[in-house]
Amino acid sequence: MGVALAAPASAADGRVYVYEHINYGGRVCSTEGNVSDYASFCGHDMVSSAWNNGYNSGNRDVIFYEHPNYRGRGTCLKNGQRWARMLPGWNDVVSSHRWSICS
Ligand SMILES: [Ca+2]
Repeated sequence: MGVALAAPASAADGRVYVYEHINYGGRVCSTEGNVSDYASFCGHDMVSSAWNNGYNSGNRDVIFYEHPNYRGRGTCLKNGQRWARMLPGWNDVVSSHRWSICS
């Protein structure tokens, strides 16, 4: 965790970043891995913006889920993309994520 950059921009670093507030504000958490339960990561139901800065190979996309253990609804943030605000219905909802390839 730390202070979020206002405008994330850098070379891919293999990580996904999630932010407490829209526009990449507030607390930020990042990881290279899957997170089955945000209670041990950034806390449940806090994500308001996100950035997939993963490498463009293999499981390059990130699917966010509304419940732990990749359950409930899912939404896909593709490689290299960022959401200054989560899609409608997804603010303060995410409780797990995993890397995948979205069709
Ligand atoms: Ca939030």
